Amino acid sequence: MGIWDDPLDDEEILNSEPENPYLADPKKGMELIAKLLPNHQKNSADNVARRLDDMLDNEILTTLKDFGGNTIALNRRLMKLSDKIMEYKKIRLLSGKSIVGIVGRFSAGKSGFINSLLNTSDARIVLPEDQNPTTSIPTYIVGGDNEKIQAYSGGRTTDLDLDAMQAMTHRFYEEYGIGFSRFVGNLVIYTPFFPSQQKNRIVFLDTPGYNKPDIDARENMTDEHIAEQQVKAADFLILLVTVDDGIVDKDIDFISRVATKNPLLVVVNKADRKPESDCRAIVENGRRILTDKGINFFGITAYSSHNGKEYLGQNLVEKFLAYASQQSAQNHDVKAELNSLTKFIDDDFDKEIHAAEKRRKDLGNDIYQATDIRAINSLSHIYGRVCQKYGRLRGNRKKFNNIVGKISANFSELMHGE
Ligand SMILES: Nc1nc2c(ncn2[C@@H]2O[C@H](COP(=O)(O)OP(=O)(O)OP(=O)(O)O)[C@@H](O)[C@H]2O)c(=O)[nH]1
Ligand SMILES: [Mg+2]
Repeated sequence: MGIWDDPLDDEEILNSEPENPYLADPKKGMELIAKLLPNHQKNSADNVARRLDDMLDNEILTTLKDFGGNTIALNRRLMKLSDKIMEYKKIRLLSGKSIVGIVGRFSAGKSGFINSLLNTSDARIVLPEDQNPTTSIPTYIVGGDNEKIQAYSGGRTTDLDLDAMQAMTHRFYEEYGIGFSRFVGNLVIYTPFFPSQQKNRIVFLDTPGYNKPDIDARENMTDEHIAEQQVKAADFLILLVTVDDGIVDKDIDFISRVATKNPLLVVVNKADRKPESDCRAIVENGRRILTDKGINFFGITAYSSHNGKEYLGQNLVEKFLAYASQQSAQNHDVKAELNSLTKFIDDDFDKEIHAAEKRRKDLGNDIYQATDIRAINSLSHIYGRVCQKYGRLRGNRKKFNNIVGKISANFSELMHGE
């Protein structure tokens, strides 16, 4: 272009990029959809996973009605376990590894952050980044020998080429009015450029932004819901915010809904855009907000995904990833978690049954020794109720053991099937 030529406007710059064939050619776009549509016949592994989910989320709870205050905590553990089991396809893929979920509002730089952690100079496959809403399908990034992309949809795995992966963003929805998120659960990118020290210990989960100003509110809700479910199965979370906005209420709301038991790392991204003093102020303010809101956090740091570096003399990203990978062994061992949880509940049944038994005996003695007829009457009334509770607890324990037996059998089928 000569100096007297008109400078290219944004539209022309965009058009000068090589067109993605799946976005440029509707026929190819529809072929991609057809390839990924689920078979109507659900496969058996899917059914098993769903059965397990129902047993953990609903059936077990009905047996715990007579438990005291800790039912809520148990319920959370059961739900978390069932979320993990629903991610059954990935259990083998993720086996022994911690999931580090990257969350934040749209365009905070989540995908760019993950790209910056990969040795991307040689990588062919990187996550799509754009200033418009981009990521629409939760994407796992996993260390592997070769670069490879797969889609998990309806219990099936489909290999994808790079163009297809890059087309499966919000741009596809804008082009065709059809989103993938309802029938493609995940994309998985295998890459040899994964940080080598953590390669066998962690995987990253890139997520859609949770405040997309989407054209279709319903699509948006589904996306948000799907992303939230998957984030709940993560072991560690990194919240990305920008140096322009810092932490806002929407971040706190989301984090409170999906909190893991491990502390959270907050990354104030795009630090290259502001002087160091501004970055420091945003980080300090963020620290205050997190503390005030009682959020369990590992640290908060200023970072630039573009420069791949951390500011203010901190090295928290690396420390956090090292911390997450040290914890990996105990995570994702779903079978061990299942065993420990059932043992825990079984012990509680023991305690409750013994307590009811003792109370029944004590009341029996009291009735035996009572002389006043009114006292005997009211004691007998209580005695009846305690006997009922005792009977219920014993019955429920039987039911509970029954369900656990079924869960174990289903789980083995799931792990060894296919
Ligand atoms: N200056 C600067 N820009 C950045 C940085 N990180 C990301 N960006 C830009 O911010 C925009 C959004 O980045 P993405 O990585 O797509 O953000 P995201 O959070 O994945 O966005 P969604 O997938 O839409 O939720 C892109 O234009 C990036 O180039 C950074 O460290 N510095
Ligand atoms: Mg993204």
